Formats: sequence, C-alpha cells, structure tokens
Amino acid sequence: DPYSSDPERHPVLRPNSLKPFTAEPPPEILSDSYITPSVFFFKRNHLPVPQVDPASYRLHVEGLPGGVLTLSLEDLKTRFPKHTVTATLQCAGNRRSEMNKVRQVKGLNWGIAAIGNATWSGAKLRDVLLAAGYGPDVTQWARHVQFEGLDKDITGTAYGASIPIGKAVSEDGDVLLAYEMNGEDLPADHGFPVRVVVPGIVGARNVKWLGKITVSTEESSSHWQQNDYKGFSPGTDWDTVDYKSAPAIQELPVQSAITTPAEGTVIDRSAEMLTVKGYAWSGGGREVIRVDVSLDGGKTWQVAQLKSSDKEEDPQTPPPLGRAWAWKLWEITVPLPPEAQELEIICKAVDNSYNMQPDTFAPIWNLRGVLSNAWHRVKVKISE
Ligand code: MTE
Ligand code: MO
Repeated sequence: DPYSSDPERHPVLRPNSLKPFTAEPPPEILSDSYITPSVFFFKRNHLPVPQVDPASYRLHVEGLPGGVLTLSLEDLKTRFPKHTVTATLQCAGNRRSEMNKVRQVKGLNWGIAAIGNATWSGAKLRDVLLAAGYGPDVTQWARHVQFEGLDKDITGTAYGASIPIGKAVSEDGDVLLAYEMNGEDLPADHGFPVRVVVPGIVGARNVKWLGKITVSTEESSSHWQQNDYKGFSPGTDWDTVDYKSAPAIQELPVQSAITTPAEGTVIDRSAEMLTVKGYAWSGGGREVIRVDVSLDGGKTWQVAQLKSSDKEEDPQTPPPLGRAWAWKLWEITVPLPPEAQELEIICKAVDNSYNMQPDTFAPIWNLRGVLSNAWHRVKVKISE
C-alpha cells in the first residue's frame, strides 16, 4: 500500500477521501483564530505523501542559461534571505457541494472549509531564479515557471503545475519556496520539506514536496494544468468539453462564507442576540473591503465588522495595494428579529475592484464544480 507511510491526522478533520487523503476541518474552527493551526488546515493530496529525507533533499532549477542549479535544503535556508508572508490558500473546489445541489458535478464534495490562512516562511522564488541565471535576456522568451512535486503516481508521473513568469519574478508577487508553516517545519501533509506558496493563486499551483522548477515557454504539461482546474460555461457538458478552450485557473474570484452558526442550528429566542461569523477573501491580492450580511434571505443587509488579526485593536496597517494575500475574518452581532421562526442568513463579500459574489450557483455551474463562490446561505430555526 503506497499510502501506508502517510502521516497521522487530527481526528477532528472530516475526510473527503482517505487514499489519497483529502479533508477539511469543521467550519467553526476557521473563525476561531486568524491563523489556521496547521493540524486543522485542509489537506488536499492527489497521491501518496512522499517521504523526503531533509539531508539528501535536492531542489533542481532548470531552463535558465546558467544550466541546472541544484540546491539543498540548507542552501535554501542559508543562501537566500528568509521572507514571511501570511497568505490564504483555497482549493479550486472549495464549496463544490453547494454547486452539486444545482446539478451533479465531478470532484470531491468539499464543504466551505477547503480554505485556510497560514504564515509561510522561506526563500523568495524570485531570488532563487535570479541566482539560477534569470535576467533581461530570459525575459524575452520565458513565459511560465513549472513546478514538479516528489509525489508520483504508479506510472512515475509527478504532480505538476505552473504559474506565469511575471508572478514568479515580480518583487511584489511574494512567491515563496516555503520551508516553514506557522513558524514550524512544514508538516508532511503540507509539503515537507519545501513547497511553493503562490499568494493570491488557486491552491493547485502551490506545489508541495517541490522537486523541480523549470523556466519555460510553455505551461506545465501535467494533467492538472492542462485537463483539470479550468472553468467552463454551464452549457458545457462532458460530451462537448474541450479543455484546450479555457485557460488554467490562476487567480481566484472573491469568496466568503458563514462559519457559524451552522445550517439547521436551533437558536433559543431568549438569547435575544445572534452572532454570525465567517471568512472573506479574494484572489490576485485584491483586498476584501466589505462583507454584507442578511438575516432575511437577502431583503435587508447589514455590514459586518472585518478583522485582519486576533488582536482587539483592528484595523491593522492595511496591506500594500494588490498584495492583500490573507483573508479577513468577519463578524456581526444582531438582535433576533422578534417575529421570525426561521432565518435565512446570507453573506457576500466585495473586494477592492468592487467584484462581488453572484447570488446563486446556477449561472456559474460548471462540470468540474470549481470557482464555486455564490452567496453563502445558512438556515437556522428559532425556538420559543
Ligand atoms: N502539490 C503536490 N505535489 N501534490 C498535490 O497533490 N495538491 C494541490 C496543491 N499542491 C497537490 C499539491 C492542491 S489541488 C491544493 S488545493 C493544495 O496543494 C492543497 O494544499 P494543502 O494540502 O497544504 O492544504
Ligand atoms: Mo485543490
């Protein structure tokens, strides 16, 4: 069994599949702390977790005029400045289960918790590419940076993905070759000893157990870049889909969800007040500027309070424009409407490009169930 050496996981995680292991935490855990503890962070593996010996680990950087640059873990830690970035990672399939209710899609039936926010530390990909020979002449032809994992399927094919060269080499792109998550060595499930962290970009490009980096004219030829993680029209079905016709997902759209209360919760009327909590995030470094909450199915709205840390005093210094990589937690405490016996709570977020979430899933339905970001709706009952 190639999965027999997979690490142990926290029992509170809710698995979507065991081999490969994919799991998400109970949603309310996400709003308990601004930084998601690694043990609760969602896990999405496509293959067995590779066992990597940190002493013999080597990272190969290829495709540049200087030839192949080979780095040990020690090289990565000592030859390049260490940078720390707080960034949210979200799977393309987060909230797929809600799209599934419109019409069956193909993919793991994720709830709302295939997302997490962590502090990542490591070398900047930009610095490593510069050391490997990236320069003005390369800018003429290079288009993509490909990543290959050390996890392989039975045919020996590794997990792979790529990002545009501009994101990889930009000073403001903050792409890391991370060896720490939340101040500790990367856990096995999250890519020990080194993973790529591409802030603002879909989870799938954040390649774990990184073995090889290639600067190229082409995108990664991997299945996951070419034939998966793409968005299509609601009218496209499995008979008509042409994967070549759509670009690979990179930046994700604006997203938010209610982490508490949970669907079906019964609230005691004597409580008088109700606190609603959730998360909000947008891709591409766009900052969430507002979250609207409704208790009456969208007839009336109130603005939630946004938080960028666990500190009492918020707001923090806002991130530089275009570099808002981390989510905002939000909450709102409201009086229970006196007559209501049931509430339909809704949240929707707005980012600083004034992108907003669509109200329903039908118009954004797609056969792979990705980019599932319609208003999040939770129904609760009020008991006398
Ligand atoms: N990298 C490798 N090598 N193998 C994988 O299966 N899964 C990708 C990405 N990087 C994957 C990978 C996907 S689809 C997602 S959503 C994220 O890792 C999940 O990261 P996490 O498990 O650290 O939350
Ligand atoms: Mo993913």
